[in-house]
Amino acid sequence: MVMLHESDVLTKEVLGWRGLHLFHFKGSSCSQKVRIFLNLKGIDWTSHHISLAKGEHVTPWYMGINPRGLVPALVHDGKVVIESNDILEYLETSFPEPALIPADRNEEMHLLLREEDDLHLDIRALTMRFVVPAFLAKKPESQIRKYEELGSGNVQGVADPNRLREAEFWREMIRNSGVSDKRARLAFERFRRVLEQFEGRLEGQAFLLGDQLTLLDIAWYIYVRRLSEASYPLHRLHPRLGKWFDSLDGREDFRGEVSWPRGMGVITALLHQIQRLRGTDLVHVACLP
Ligand SMILES: N[C@@H](CCC(=O)N[C@@H](CS)C(=O)NCC(=O)O)C(=O)O
Repeated sequence: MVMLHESDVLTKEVLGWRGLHLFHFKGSSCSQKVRIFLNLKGIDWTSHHISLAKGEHVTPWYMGINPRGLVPALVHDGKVVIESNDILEYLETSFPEPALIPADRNEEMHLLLREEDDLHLDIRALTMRFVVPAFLAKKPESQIRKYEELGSGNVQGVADPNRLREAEFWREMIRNSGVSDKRARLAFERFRRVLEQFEGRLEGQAFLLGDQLTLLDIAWYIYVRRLSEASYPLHRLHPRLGKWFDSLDGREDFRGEVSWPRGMGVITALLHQIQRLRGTDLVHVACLP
């Protein structure tokens, strides 16, 4: 559980905040996951919108709260928790009703969520290649340096290696002028492998962990939604998972958290058309028939 030490937090005012505060961005997949969870729990929370588009996550103030410069981050009665899955597990303990982790399956859920988190740079690579046009996807070196320079640089009292990983992701984007075919294919294959396992699970059950909706369904709904936006042929490759996705996507408490602003939908549709004409869309890059 990534609960920060007080010394990790340079923006000291948040240590005095009472109640539940979420720093999040509308279009961020990790933030969407937490907002759906809060909807299902019916928890009241205070919203602090951090615009990634305007670079509000790499200001001294916000990096003084989350030294990784990422959203989401939670402040609950002065405690700061970062990492979306840790936030969810923390909230499940603090607000146990209705249960979103089945009794006695905490450890299994923890491992499954870790597997999900390990794919985060893959979903980002597919987003930057197939959802967001190249001119919006790259970050200038001046912004990348902020990940390394701002904030305490510490997580739980120890120098944090993750922020170098963040900086390296964006520098690789500059070196390769975007996300390379090789990187995109690797990300696709990783997702395909996991989605095939879920397809098998859904043969005899309604949700990913059984017949009860759990945190795992929330987490994977978000990824599958993003993959669909990247033109991943979900229903063709995994029909049962396609039905599972459609039933969640029809719910307002899920769907209401994931819609893009209208302009972004138009831009992505245009991007897909251009990529299909050039043969650089996901289906071609992944060498699917
Ligand atoms: N493992 C982290 C990943 C958080 C993350 O990468 N958040 C993205 C939005 S989904 C972000 O803040 N990106 C800003 C950036 O990379 O500049 C989590 O689960 O919270």
